[in-house]
Amino acid sequence: MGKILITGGLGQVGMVLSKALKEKYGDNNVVVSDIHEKGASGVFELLDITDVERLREIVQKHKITTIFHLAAILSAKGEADPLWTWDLNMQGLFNVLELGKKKLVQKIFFPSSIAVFGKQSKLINAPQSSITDPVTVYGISKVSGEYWCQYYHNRYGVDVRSIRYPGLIGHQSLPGGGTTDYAVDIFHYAVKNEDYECFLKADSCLPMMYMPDAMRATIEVMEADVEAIKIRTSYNLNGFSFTPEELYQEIKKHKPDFKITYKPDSRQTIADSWPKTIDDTEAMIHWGWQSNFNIQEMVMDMLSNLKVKYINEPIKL
Ligand code: NAD
Ligand code: AKB
Repeated sequence: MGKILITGGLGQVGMVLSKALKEKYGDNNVVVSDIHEKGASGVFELLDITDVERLREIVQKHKITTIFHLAAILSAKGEADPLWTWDLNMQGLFNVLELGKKKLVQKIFFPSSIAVFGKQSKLINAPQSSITDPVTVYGISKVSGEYWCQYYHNRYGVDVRSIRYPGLIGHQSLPGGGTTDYAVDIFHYAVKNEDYECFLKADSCLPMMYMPDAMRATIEVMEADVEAIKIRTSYNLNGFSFTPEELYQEIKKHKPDFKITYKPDSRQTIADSWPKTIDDTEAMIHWGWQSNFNIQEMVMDMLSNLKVKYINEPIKL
């Protein structure tokens, strides 16, 4: 993959992806960037992704060949300021795609989301090609972004690849303003022996994925032969689906005294518009995708990792 730049690299995904990429390609071949520097380590550059000159300067300085473009505002946070979210999510993507068009970088990764689907989509086993009528500005930016990626590929030959992540669950960092955040937050409360108030209804089923699977998918789609990538919008990706109550019951097997209450807020409307399950047949056939983790394995791994983490360095929620 040559020399890699990650935008938005200090977020929930970036913290894990940068480690995985450094392990695979070497510390000096991965440049992490973000709009702030809290938690930065290794080769790091401050970058506001809307600043096209600064982006180009970093790409030229480090002779970047591949960009993992993660910087974005997520679904719940995006609703607080829709126009700002649209500007940031779209301008950031255009700045990166233009570098591909000018052949200043060779490969681009764009993470899309289950947020592209909406109430008129098929919400059970949402197929690769479905009506996409997102209810959030985040979802609108992702579905538009997917079509722009396809456009830059078809018109300018830009090798941009994308997957629609489900809600991602990881122990490495806290999530940044999404609708699926409860599925990470709940573990922190359980490990601290505190009760958890869930912002979604008990029976609100959503597609999720454990971070190691998501990172493997990201690297696999980027490493796949160019002929294998037949979809240039974004690939559906399936891990496992569960409701908050099902997740709670699974955690309770390990933490019998753990208690949950439900107080749905505006994020419930977003969750109701998203698929409950995902069909990722095309990713399996085209580039051999197969998820490894199920909910039981994910819960055990999350709890054991967080237990160690809280002993070593307590996290403030
Ligand atoms: P996050 O909110 O944790 O991280 C986003 C990062 O972008 C943050 O570190 C933030 O500081 C940075 N950022 C914000 N504004 C910026 C700007 N102007 N310039 C540069 N950086 C800026 O999000 P995440 O969960 O790490 O998501 C990463 C990507 O994956 C996003 O594109 C998101 O849409 C996508 N995604 C995530 C999930 C998930 O469950 N986490 C699911 C689907 C898709
Ligand atoms: C969010 O909830 O906004 C993200 C996503 C599924 O895109 N986790």
